[in-house]
Amino acid sequence: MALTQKSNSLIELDAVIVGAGFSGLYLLHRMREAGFSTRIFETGDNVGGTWYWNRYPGARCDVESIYYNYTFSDELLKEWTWSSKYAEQPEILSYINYVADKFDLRRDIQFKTRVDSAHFDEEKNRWEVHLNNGQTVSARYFITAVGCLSASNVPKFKGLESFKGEWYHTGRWPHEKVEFKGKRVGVIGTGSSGIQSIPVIAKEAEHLTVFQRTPQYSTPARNQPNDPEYIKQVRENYSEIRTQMRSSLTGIPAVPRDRSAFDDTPEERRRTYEAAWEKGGLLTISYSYNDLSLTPEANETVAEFIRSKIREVVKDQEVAEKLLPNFYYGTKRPIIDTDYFETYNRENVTLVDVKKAQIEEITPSGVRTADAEYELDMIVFATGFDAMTGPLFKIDIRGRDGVSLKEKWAGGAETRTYLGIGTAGFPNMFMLTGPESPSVLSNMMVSIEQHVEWVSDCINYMRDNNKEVIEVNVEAENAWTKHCREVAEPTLYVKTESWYMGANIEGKARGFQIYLGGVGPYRQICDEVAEKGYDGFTLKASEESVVK
Ligand code: N01
Repeated sequence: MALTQKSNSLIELDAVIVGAGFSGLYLLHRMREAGFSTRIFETGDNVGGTWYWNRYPGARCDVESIYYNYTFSDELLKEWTWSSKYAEQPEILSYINYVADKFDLRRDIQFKTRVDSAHFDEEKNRWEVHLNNGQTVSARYFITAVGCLSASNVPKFKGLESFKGEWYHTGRWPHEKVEFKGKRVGVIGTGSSGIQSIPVIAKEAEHLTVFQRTPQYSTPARNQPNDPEYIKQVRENYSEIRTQMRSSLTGIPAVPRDRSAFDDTPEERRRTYEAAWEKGGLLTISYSYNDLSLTPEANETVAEFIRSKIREVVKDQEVAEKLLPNFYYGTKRPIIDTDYFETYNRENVTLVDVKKAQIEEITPSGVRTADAEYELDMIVFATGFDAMTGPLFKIDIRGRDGVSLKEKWAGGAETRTYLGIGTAGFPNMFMLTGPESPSVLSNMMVSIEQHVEWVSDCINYMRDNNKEVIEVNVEAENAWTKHCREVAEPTLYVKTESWYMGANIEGKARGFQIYLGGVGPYRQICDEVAEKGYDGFTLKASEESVVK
C-alpha cells in the first residue's frame, strides 16, 4: 500500500509508529514487509531510542549482549559480533544504526519530529496524528514504541535555574564529550545510571560528590571481552538459545535453582552467594534460590550477604555503613557494576547521605543540604524516569468520546490494559511493551520482538479478514488488570517504594504496572488470544464499524 499525501499538511498512512528505538524499528520492518504504508516519527535526529539518549559515561547493557539483540534474522545474528559480555552504549548504538541501514529503514523515519497528539476519529475509524512541525497524519493504526524509560525526571529542586555551572540528566546526555577533568562534579542519584557513571566520572573529575538518598544493592558485572570460540558456539546453537529465551521467565536462558534458601545451611548459602558474586552478572545471585523474591526471611539472607561484601570492599567503615541498603533485595532493579563500591575508597570521592540531611536547594555555586553546602562546577542528575506511563502521557492521546489516556488512567494508579498491548476505548491503538506487559522485568529484546510480531500479525489478520476496527473489551481489560495485580501481590515487589510502583515521581499514584508472570507464560497467553481470533477484542468490518 502506498503512502499518500493529500495536501501539504495531510499525510495518509496505514500505520504511524512513535519512536525509532529497538521496538519501532523492528515494527517498521515487519509492517513494510507486509505491504503496509508505515512511518516512524522520532524526536531525536537518529535511531536508537533509549541508546540514543542515554550516552552518559559508563552506560552499558546489563543483559549479556548475545541475548540483548534482535533474533528475527539469522543473517543479522551471523553478521554482528559483540566485543564484550556487556556491550557499551556506543557499540549498541552502532548495532542499531547497522540494523537501520541493513534493512533500509531510514527512508520511512521522520527524525526531529515529535508527535504532539493522536486523536481517534470515530467517523473515519482513523487516528489523526499531529506533529510539532504542523503536519497532520491520518492513519488506520497508531502504535506507540516510546519505551518504558524515556521520560526523564529532573526533580523540581528549588534554585536549579540559578546554578552557574553545567548540569545534565543521564537520560538526556549531550552528544559532545562532557569534560570532567579539573572539575568538582556532583552526582545526584544512585540507581543503575548513577552506579554505572560514578566510577567513570570519579576517575576523571577533580572531585566527585555523590548525593545518595537510598543505598542500593549492586553486585559485580565481571565484564570481559568475548572469546571468539564462545561466540562461535553461541552462533552454532542460537536456534536452541532463542527457544530457551522465549520460553523463559525473564527472556534470559537461565532457570532459578529449584531450592529454598533454607534448604542450605548458612555455610552452604554463603558459599553459593560467594560463587555468584565471583561469577558476576544479573541473575546469578538472584537465581541462587527460588524464594528470594517471595519471603522476607529468604530475601534477608542475600541482602545480608551483599551488605557484608560492601563492608569488606569499602575501607572506611563509616562510609560503608552509609552504603548499606535495607529494602528487600531485587524489589528495585538489581544492579551490576564495575568497581562501584571500590570507588568510595578513592581520595577524591565524598558520599553524602541526603536522606539524613536532604537537598534543600541548588545554589548558584552548588548544592545545599540541610546541614552543609557543596561547591560544584557540574551536577549530574541520575534521578531516573517517569516510567511506563510517563512516555505515553507526554503525547495527548485521545480515544472514543475524546477521552484522553491520562484521564482514563487517572494519574497512573488506574492503569488498565489488556495484555499491556491495548486499552478499551482506544481502537486500533497498540502499545509496544506497554504497562502490564513483562517489559522492564524481562530482557527487553525478547519482549520487544514478541510484541512486534504479535501486533503486526494482528494487523495482517485484520486486513486478511476485511476488518477495520479492533478494540479491547472492557471485561477482558478488567480481568487482565486483576490478573496482573494478583500475580504481583504475593511478591515482595509491592512492598518497596520503587519506580516499578510509580513511587519515584511526586504526585504519581502507586501501583505495580508490570506483568510478573514471565515472558514464556505471557507469550503463550498472547498466542492463545490470537489463535482464538483475538479473544478479548472486538473486531469489526468496515460496514459495521460506523459508530453511533
Ligand atoms: O533511575 P532510578 P536510573 N533527591 O530511578 C534518586 C534502567 N537502566 O536512571 O531510590 C535525591 O533507578 C533515587 O533515590 P531513591 C533500569 O531498569 C538500565 O538509575 O528514589 N535523590 C535513585 O537513587 C533502571 O532501574 C541500565 O531514594 C533522588 C536515583 O535518583 C532504570 O533504567 C542503566 C531524587 C534514580 O534511580 C532507571 O535507572 C541505566 C531526589 N529528589 C538504567 N529523586 C542498564 O544497565 C531521585 N533520586 C541496562
